[in-house]
Amino acid sequence: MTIINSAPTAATLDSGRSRQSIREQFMDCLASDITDAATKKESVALLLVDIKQLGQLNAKFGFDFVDEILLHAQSSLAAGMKKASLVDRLGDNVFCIILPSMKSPAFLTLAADKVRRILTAIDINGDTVKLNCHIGAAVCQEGSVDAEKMLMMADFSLKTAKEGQSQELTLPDLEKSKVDAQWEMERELSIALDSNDLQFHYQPQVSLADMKITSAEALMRWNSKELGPVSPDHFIAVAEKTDLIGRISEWALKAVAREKSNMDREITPVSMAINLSAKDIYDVNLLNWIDAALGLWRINPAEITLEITEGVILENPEEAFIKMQAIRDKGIKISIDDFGTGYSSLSYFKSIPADELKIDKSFIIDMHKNKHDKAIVELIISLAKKFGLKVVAEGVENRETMLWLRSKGCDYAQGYYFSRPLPATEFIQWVTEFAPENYLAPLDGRIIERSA
Ligand code: G
Ligand code: G
Ligand code: MN
Repeated sequence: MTIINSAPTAATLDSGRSRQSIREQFMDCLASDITDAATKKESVALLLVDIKQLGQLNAKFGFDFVDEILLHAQSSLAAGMKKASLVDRLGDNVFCIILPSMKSPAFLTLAADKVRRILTAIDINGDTVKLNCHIGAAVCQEGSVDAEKMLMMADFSLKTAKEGQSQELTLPDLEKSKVDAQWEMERELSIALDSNDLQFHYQPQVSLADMKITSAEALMRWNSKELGPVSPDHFIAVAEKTDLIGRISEWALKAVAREKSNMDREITPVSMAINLSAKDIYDVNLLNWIDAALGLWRINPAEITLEITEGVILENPEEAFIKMQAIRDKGIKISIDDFGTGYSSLSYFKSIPADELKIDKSFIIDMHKNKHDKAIVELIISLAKKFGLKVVAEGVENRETMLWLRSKGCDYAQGYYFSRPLPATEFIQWVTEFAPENYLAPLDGRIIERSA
């Protein structure tokens, strides 16, 4: 492909890197610009540029051409934003631009206008493509905030821009922005942890060969008095930014062990799958937390599975593998969660110390109407078999999908077709009343959705 414009003045990092390393290099650059600016008593600005309607563009031009458009957009931005220390692509459709030494915040509006102007005339081999964008921004005055907070602020500003109609930049107010709402969440979460306000819901996993309930995934729930129900996607991410995640994970292991020991007295014991967060696997205390929780409630390690996402392993496979093996040496199983979404390579896969692959729900949910998803699922099942791993499909929402998975030899199914995640008492009742024939009746051509 041809790169238009002259050589970029700002650094554009080389392509082909993982998301993780892009983010790391970006954060390093931002942090060092903040330090430099603080000594020079200057400001650093960060712009996040989100390209609008990328989906429509993809549908109209195809992915490859849109990719080319975005590459051209990036080099045009790099060439046009001469004062930038970094112009890079942070996500599929988000560019980040760091302006390292701003004399006055007034320049920020000018910079945003310039970005918009550049994007309205992307020249691709003589054709002009016009891109529209939303822009979010944050300013750090003489080191007033760190890189992490600055990114949060710019992200918040971008969200505000996307919600509103106007093109005006909204800069989060340092005093009372939603950035502080994150800090408030952290505080609330810490209080919730101390006062046992976090709970678990349990979602059954059914063994497809014999239609028995063999296990359940424990999913954390937080109904905050101040903030209302908060999704774990959200509060785990906040906790991961701080030391709080360690306390949450330690508590989670104990809480599930305690509830399991109670349940075991009422139903045939089921295995419990517990999610570990990204940071846990690299925490030196993890093995101690596990020992303490299982020891305290006298839990058989063979009835515990720990779920780790592929992405987590990729951060440092060597260290992750050692930890995973140490966990398995205790008799606990390891499941690779969200499998299929993490760019794992087959070379590391051959020696992965795991017992189970959990196919990401994004492949399962629409499987009954998407032959490509079906092909991927079939491939993962056969891959798992060849490596002696069990397979769980999550996001099973209808009978057709369940029967298909069963016919392909998928070991376990989890999803709304069987049940949503339920509080412990309802889960016990559901297990007690479970009648496999209700779920197995042959298809009469209809797809039966159970998502009540
Ligand atoms: O339950 P859903 O229930 O919306 O869960 C959303 C996300 O939160 C999932 O990716 C799930 O893995 C994660 N999650 C749920 N419970 C826990 C938990 O106890 N610990 C961690 N680290 N993640 C959890
Ligand atoms: O990332 P992880 O696999 O831990 O996330 C489990 C998530 O999947 C939880 O948010 C849970 O509520 C959700 N989930 C479980 N079953 C289904 C399902 O059948 N359909 C959909 N859409 N989500 C599901
Ligand atoms: Mn999970």
